[in-house]
Amino acid sequence: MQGTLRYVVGALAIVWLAACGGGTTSSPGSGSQPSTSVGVAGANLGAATDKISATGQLTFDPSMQTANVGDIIQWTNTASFEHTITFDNESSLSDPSLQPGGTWEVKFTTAGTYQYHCSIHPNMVGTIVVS
Ligand SMILES: [Cu+2]
Repeated sequence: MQGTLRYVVGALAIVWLAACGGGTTSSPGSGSQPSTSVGVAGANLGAATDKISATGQLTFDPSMQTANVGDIIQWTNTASFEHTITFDNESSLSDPSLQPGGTWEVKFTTAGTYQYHCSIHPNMVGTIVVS
């Protein structure tokens, strides 16, 4: 009987240690920032250097934006319906659902020409030239 009790106490101790060791740590918070070799994207990267509107007239304004490496480019959906910011070749920088009034930011860390469009309205296209 004594041996069994000792075993049970020991087993409980192991379970307790495992629970504590693998405990859940609070996540760093909202604002996902997936990164690629060419830049970082997220809903709130910081103060915008360059601003582009995704408009109710189905345009990106301006459709051509020049920027410097390290600039934060911010899109704002000024329409009353959803748009997307979908990069042709950099899917991890894209926002698949930009709601009315919503913003999306990309910080490019590599010079280049980046073309994007709205996947809902394929005629909505834009270009970012980073130097
Ligand atoms: Cu759109």
